[in-house]
Amino acid sequence: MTVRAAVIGTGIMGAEHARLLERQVSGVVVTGAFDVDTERCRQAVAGMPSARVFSDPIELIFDPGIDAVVIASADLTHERFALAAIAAGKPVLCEKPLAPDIAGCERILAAEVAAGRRLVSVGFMRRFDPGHRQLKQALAGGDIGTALLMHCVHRNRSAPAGQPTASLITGSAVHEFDAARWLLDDELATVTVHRPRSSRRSSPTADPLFLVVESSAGVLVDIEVFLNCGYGYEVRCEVVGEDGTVFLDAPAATAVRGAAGISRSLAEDWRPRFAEAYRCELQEWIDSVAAGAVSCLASTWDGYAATAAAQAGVAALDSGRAEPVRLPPRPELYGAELYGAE
Ligand code: ISE
Repeated sequence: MTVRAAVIGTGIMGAEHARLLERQVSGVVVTGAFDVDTERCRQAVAGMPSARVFSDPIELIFDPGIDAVVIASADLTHERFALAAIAAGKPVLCEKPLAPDIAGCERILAAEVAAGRRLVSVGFMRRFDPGHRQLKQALAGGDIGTALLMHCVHRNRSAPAGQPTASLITGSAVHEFDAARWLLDDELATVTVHRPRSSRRSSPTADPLFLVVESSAGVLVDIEVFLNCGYGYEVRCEVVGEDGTVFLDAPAATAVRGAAGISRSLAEDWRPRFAEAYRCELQEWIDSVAAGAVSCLASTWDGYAATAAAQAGVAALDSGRAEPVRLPPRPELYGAELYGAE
């Protein structure tokens, strides 16, 4: 079966998903796209002969010529489109966050539970990054014993001026929240946020931030998130265990020796850094759609848990204290694949 996929929202990530689906993922053809900016949508699917540009995203979701939908539109619209996809009985891959607020995540969770089928996958692509997968294997295989600490660094070269400080948590650190849950096989219990001195490049945004997250089992996860580090895109992670540590090494395959030094190049942003992760994630998703199976991507529950941690982080930014991550009991529908792909 060739899956007929559509993309809602053809900004930076949506256009990238359409390109990957059409050119690098097998078993799929892009048959539809929508964006509030019709011209941008046309450009994103130019050269994709089967792609129809829709003027109404809900019509796209219910169109019989579309089997599965990627949601890459503005965060606030995710809920509406995810709920429509559940109502249409179609698998959907929703970019992070599942919804920016807990209430939205709750409605999606409730709709999926009522439908009795897992249709929603969430685009936490690090789960498909080869380096992160090796970390996961090392931890699951017992190579470093019981995890005690996790150190994370998440730096963007630059971000548009005037970003709300909370976006460092909701838009960036949310990846570490998901990675920590997935790698440690544990829920997050509390989040504390420290504001160090801010970079001159970031004003008025408070940037960087330093987060300390405690997992339910007592693992401490520290996260430096820095939106305007000025030099390149970088994600680092080290897990310290009782018997050793495991460290995500530089992804560049080559090092240059010259001018009395050794250098490796860094990506400008997350797309080249996680190119293979995005490709593998989409391939896995399409294969699951073709097989009529539940995908091993992050689930609605995972999306909910990440937003709950982000919400605790935003509260901690204001209060200066450790804030609890509030999670309801996990519905049975999400029982079997607790923390998704291994
Ligand atoms: C961006 O929205 C992403 O999702 C990237 O993966 C992340 O690294 C970046 O900080 C976010 O702004």
